[in-house]
Amino acid sequence: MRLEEHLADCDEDLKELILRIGNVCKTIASGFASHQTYSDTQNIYGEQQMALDKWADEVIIADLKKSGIVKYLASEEQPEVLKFKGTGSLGVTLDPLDGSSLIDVNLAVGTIVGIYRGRVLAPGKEMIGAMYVLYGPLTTLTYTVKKGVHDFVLNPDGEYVLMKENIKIPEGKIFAPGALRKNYLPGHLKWMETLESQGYKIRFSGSFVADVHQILHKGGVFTYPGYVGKEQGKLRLLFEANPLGFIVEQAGGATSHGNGDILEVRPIAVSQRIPIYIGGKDEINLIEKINKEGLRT
Ligand code: AFP
Repeated sequence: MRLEEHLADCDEDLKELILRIGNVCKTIASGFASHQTYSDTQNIYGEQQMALDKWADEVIIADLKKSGIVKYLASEEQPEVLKFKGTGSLGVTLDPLDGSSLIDVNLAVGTIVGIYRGRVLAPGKEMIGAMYVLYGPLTTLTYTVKKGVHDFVLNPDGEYVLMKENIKIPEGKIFAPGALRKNYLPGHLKWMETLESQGYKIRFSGSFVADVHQILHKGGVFTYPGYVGKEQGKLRLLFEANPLGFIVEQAGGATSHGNGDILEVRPIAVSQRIPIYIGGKDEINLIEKINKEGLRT
């Protein structure tokens, strides 16, 4: 089944948005070989931008701006929320190329999108959909519009065809732990040691979207925690944690900042970072239990 057929029962503008982003991402997938250099600019987080970061951001924004279906667009590569003229009502959050520092070593990276009916400075639970395109050995597109989580693969004819429908996160013993062990906070370290004692194996690539995609299919948990000196961690609430947290929750998993569901958090700024645990319910319940009860657990 092709993506457009799978979206048949979707609101027309939501369907068009997912198809448009899927289409633009075909252009991005073909652009890696020619946009690998670092640019001479930094984003608002002080991170040097890859030429591809900026190019990917520009091509997606240009397409959504002329679509007539988007009102607000917040991008990780833009300092503030863009507001488009016209009658569109969708709000979009965009990480145009998560993991871009890995392109020059040929690891999987991706485009992450959150979709709202209106304002994007809203809790993740108000999303009406979310998707990501993962550029790896295959180019795959994963989406949800709150009717299950579904995977598509880009075939040689340039069509996204259904690969797996109604994905449910299985149990699995892999974990993707970000940040440095020497800086871990006590509760997080206790949680890590518990998982290690249960035989969890590390699978951390440096690409959030690729690591979470693996966990969505094999089970386990990804974390980029708050740590000494950066208690809010590294990942962005709007652009990374919310959209993938939404997808994982729709697939029967869970997400937490260590003391509650990330999707309940009311954002105060587009640049807001948040500690993140995302994966199976058991792993998420454990970190919240440890933090709630202290280290007596
Ligand atoms: P880049 O987009 O700059 O490569 O950063 C990727 C990322 O935001 C996320 O995808 C990874 O999980 C995380 O950073 C890796 O961070 P560390 O390099 O500190 O491990």
